[in-house]
Amino acid sequence: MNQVMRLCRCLLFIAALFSVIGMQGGNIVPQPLRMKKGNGAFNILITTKITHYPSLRSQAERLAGFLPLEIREYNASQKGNIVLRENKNLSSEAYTLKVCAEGVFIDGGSAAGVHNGIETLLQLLPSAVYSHTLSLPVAVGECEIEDSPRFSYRGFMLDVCRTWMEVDEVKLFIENLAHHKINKLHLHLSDDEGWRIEIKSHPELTQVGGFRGVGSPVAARYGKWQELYGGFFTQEQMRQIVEYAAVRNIEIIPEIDLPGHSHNLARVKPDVLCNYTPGLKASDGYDTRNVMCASKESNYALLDDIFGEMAEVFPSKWIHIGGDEVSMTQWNKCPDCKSLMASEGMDGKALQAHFMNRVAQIIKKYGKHPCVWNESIDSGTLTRDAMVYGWESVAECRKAAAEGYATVVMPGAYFYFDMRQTPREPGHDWAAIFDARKPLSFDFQQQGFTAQEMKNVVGVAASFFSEAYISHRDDENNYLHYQTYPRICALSEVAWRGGGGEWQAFYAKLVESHYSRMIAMGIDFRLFPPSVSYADGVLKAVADDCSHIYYNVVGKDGEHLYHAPITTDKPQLYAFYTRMGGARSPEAAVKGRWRWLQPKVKITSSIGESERFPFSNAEGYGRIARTSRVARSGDWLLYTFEKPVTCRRMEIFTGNLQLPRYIFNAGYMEVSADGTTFKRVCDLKNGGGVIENPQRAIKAVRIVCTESGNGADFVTVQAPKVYPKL
Ligand code: TNX
Repeated sequence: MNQVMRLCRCLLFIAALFSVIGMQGGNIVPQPLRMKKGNGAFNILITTKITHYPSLRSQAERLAGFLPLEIREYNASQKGNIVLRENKNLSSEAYTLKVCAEGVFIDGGSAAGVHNGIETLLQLLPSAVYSHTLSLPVAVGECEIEDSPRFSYRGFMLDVCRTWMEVDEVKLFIENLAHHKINKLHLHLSDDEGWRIEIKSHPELTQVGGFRGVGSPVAARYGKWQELYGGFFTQEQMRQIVEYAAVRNIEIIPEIDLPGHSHNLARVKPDVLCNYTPGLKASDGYDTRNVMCASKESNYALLDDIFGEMAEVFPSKWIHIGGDEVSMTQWNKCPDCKSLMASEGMDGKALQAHFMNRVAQIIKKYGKHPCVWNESIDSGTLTRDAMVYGWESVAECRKAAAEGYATVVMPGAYFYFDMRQTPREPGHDWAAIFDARKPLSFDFQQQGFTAQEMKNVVGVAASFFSEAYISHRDDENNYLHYQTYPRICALSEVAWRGGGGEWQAFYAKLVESHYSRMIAMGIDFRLFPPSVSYADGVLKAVADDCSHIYYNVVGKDGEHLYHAPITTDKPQLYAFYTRMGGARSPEAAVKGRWRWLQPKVKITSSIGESERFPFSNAEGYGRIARTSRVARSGDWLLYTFEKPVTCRRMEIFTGNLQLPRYIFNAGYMEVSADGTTFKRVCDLKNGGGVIENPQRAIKAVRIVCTESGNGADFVTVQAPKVYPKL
């Protein structure tokens, strides 16, 4: 079928569905509680006014940013307006929205409720409203909506440490969260790789610790190896972000991740570490420790300075103080922590709670309450007024709720949007590999939450940890957007309604309405891949979302627009993907396209191998291996194949499978056809190199390191990835 016919079919499909939606109501994400549609409409003209209660000035101004109308204070006698009012009979975030011949009436329990009503109104308008290009007059269909959220915490966590994000990028992200009625942005402002908030009494935290890599005491990690990489928010900039978010009903909750995840802090202020001399041979002299000492009074004094300032910058009553992934090794080696544990009868977990409780005391002094990651409650001694973020599993969320903690539910397997969406897409996979279906399917009852536990569940949140973002910064589409949308649309349903409902109904809303809204919002979201079939020598690709289908062919440059089924006896050469605005799907193809070889290989190195993770792991293509120390300039890894390998592409990488970490930071790759003479083929990028279309069979590949150290005390060795000729 040609493109024009496809488009017609698509439009017919949408038109057919529209009559149905007309009755069902609006394709709004998240779905309102109750919605009735009428037959008439209200016409928004250029002369229509936005009128508002005096307390709702900023909501009126925000709406006028989308609908360029004059703003007036409310006057009951004026007809034909968009009216924003507060109604104290409604709960704070609830609203009603009425569109009738007389006007558009949004009544909210507070400014927050009015904001929610405005967001729904925007979704009743053509999607051009989001790109600020809507032309007036425009008709809004008659309707009555009553709506309120199931949860008061509808959150998102953004990690600006691993990948640094500028103010404007954060603001755009906030704007789009607001369009999905998300109301908390948890900003992860410190981690092993960076300190992102200015602290005036300790300027070095950002002046030094805001940057890593060349010239910094903090080693490069995850990318940008040859530069000084990073940035930070001044307090002034952060106040602006807080203000910008507040207008959009988003509360910023800042996090300083303690006492672990403090490598960066420790490189800037080595005094925060435990009092012992570590063995640094394997790391080539680099101190990799990342846990604050729990027994140094000076550490609590430092945190008092830090949180005292932060309490002034962030109006939220919450401050997140971290508490995840604290390695006990360092405290167990520290004479002071050991004697503190002995004298108080504490184990490591109890010492962690002791540390968190002391920090909680500090922030309470400044009128704030602590938020923590779920590990912090393990010892049973953490202060009960902490809010617990359950990230490791559903069981951890339930445990926190059962123990009486206010709990934010965000298990990684459903809500970590840094996870990859299918096995061949980028991202982490430690929690699960999932697309938007997974968060949408989250069901509290099915997950076993009891009524008692539900009383303590304050809401749902998703995370985007940004280790992988930095190495995707130069990609054509926006990795942050691609990982988070449409998964955030699914989050918004669960957070707003308490459950996502049926997939098909949600997906229809995306395809019929919300994809075009997101394009207008400037989101480069992920489309679902087209389906590909091959029969009787004919290869077909079908997209069910009106996107354009493209394909590429192994051995040929460039991309091609797919017009019609392809007659071929080599379907494995073709991979298909779709685009719509800046949105893009992953590739889909017949199975043979993804086949890879596992030729017998021997891995040797100028560095010894780890006992626990020997090179044979990688030789077996099952697991990864490690060296016994970090690489120095001149070190090499050699991959010798039993028989010379004929292939179309070979990749040799150091580092974790998902991330460039524990790598050869810099170096080059050499190839040999006979195992004795080597030819240099490329420089290493992100710890590895790729050989495309080798002319001769490959007997051996050697990678040579030209830069000592990588900020850790080993190099991860992966199996070679060998793609056959097709
Ligand atoms: C676990 S979530 C972490 C982060 C990582 C993330 C990657 C949490 C409290 N700790 O440090 O970035 O996994 O998905």
